[in-house]
Amino acid sequence: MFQPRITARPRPLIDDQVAIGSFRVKVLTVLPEMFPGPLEASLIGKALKEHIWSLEVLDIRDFARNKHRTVDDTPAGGGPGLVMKPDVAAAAIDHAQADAAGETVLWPVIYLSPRGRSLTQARVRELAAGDGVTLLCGRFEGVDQRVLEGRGVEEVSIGDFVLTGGEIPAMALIDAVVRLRPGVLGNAASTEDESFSRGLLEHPHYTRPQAWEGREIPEVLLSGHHARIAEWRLSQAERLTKERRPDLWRAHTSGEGAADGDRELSDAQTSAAKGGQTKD
Ligand code: 4HQ
Repeated sequence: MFQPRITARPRPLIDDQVAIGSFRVKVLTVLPEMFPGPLEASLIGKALKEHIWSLEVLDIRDFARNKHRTVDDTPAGGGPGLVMKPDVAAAAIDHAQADAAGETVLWPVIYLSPRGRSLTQARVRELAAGDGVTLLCGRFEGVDQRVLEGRGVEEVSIGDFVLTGGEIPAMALIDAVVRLRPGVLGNAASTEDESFSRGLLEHPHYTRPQAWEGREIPEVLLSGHHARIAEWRLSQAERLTKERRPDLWRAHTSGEGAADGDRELSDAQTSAAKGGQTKD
């Protein structure tokens, strides 16, 4: 039977630079100088200083076995570029996944790759509900397939375009996850009401001045009539989604009416990715 541990002395809130309850991010990269980079700025940077999350950047080159610190080799079967060696990548992953006691910890290892499943807000929420994540950033042509299989690595894409490396995608994922951790955003309601929580794109926003370059703020927004404002925003969100993202719109409408009022964008994406019906 599980018993809560009772200690004679209160344990320190900060242990080895990692606050208790802190979300732990480990990044494996050959370009450690890219971190924290933009993650030091704004609310995510403030949360880093406040130990709401921690960042451990590991230089993959430190896990190379020869004096030249070689991490890559020519692709089997020929072709351009270089492939990250499986032994080096595995050593880096194994180091990251072992905690101070040498026990393997169970948080996900993600390889950022255009070949992966699209990152969704649903996956972001799942990751934010966990204790941490290890992110493998590739350069070159990619990583030897055997290490992805052998270490149970999840491949995730941030979009259908090709970057020079996985570092910027890793930063995007970190930003998306960390902002959902308690204490990061000032206003707690701001994540509940945001666009993707209903599987719709966001309605347009306005602020003063009331008239700018001959363009007015829509009258309803100045009416003070909250029900009419909510109705207008919903209709705008629906119009934009129909126009710009027919895939999301189909998923949104196909699930509506069921006991499913608060579908997420991610559900829509999942349905779209599975080739959800093409009927409008
Ligand atoms: N790359 N979503 C190629 C990406 C990418 C993406 C990362 C470039 C992996 C080997 N990653 N390296 N798009 O374009 O995640």
